[in-house]
Amino acid sequence: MRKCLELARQAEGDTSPNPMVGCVITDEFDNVISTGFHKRCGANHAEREALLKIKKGDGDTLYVNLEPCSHYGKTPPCVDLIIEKKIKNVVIGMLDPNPKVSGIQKLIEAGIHVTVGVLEEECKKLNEVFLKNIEKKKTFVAIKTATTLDGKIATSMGSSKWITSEDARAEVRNIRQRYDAILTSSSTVLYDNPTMGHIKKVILDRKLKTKLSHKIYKEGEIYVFNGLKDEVIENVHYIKTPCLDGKISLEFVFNKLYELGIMSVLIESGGKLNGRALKYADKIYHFIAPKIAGDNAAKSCFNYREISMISECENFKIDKVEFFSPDILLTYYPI
Ligand code: AOF
Ligand code: ZN
Repeated sequence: MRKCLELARQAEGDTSPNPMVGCVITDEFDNVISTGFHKRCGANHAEREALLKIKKGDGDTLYVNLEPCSHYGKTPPCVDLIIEKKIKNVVIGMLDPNPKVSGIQKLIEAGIHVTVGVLEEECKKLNEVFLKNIEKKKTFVAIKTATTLDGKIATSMGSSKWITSEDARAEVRNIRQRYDAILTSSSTVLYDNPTMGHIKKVILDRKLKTKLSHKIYKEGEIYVFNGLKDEVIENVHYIKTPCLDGKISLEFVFNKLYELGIMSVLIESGGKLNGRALKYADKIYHFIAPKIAGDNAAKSCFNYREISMISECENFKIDKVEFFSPDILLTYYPI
């Protein structure tokens, strides 16, 4: 199953809106005789990739991180091919929450021995975006931030280049590729003029203060949520958005992104938008550099309210701590 997860991850960023799936087939002596993974949406499912490489009767056990499908989608049902190739055992990481898919029943009826729930937590984490999409019918929202040890993202003068090291910033580029789009605010575009290297970029710009000359507009599809107009000019989609208290409605934005087929989004912006987006966030990537700003008026990474009691804090579960020396990356989830 670990090998399945490793194989599946090779297509990280390429399978949306489909899941990442890897498959390993062993013979009766536990030797691996074939492997496969789902390379991109519309391509063969992982099981089919692996099964097409073996002869009928050669495979004993098939391992796969997601329940094999039983439906005619872009490809025929994998369970039919598993049965046809005379596989005897199927080991499944997690059941498929997709209501169209219930392959295990058919496998059991065909007399195949089925095991479910192997490394289930890891399997669910790998396909956290797919799970949110299928179960909640919503876009997966992640926030990336980079701060000093005292949680600051810029000095009071707005200086922020660079808090983290080149290694940490290289990892940010890897993280971006896992998401369907990057989302930022007009303030970030105006202050930092980033390119946000990605094929789909979303800007929240209520009064249309950003200009086509800003670097972010140079390439890719740009979605500008704004309070003024609905219009498409070449690669720029202006989307008129309702505003609440003088701010773009995030509820509207995330619903619209899902409608547009953007299944996951990475927010890279300042403390105000991060703060407002926190209640929608499914995951946070927080880089921390071993520096202290100590600036009284410096900007914080989540900056949206005043509270009086520690009991009012939002709580999170830290999932991972990684070194991108000299910095660290904390990955955490809301509880
Ligand atoms: C995949 N790759 O390796 C497996 C999937 O309509 P389709 O053919 O694109 O089918 C997509 C569904 O098939 C997907 O939502 C998931 O429930 C199931 N399994 N999908 O893209 C795979 N095994
Ligand atoms: Zn399938």
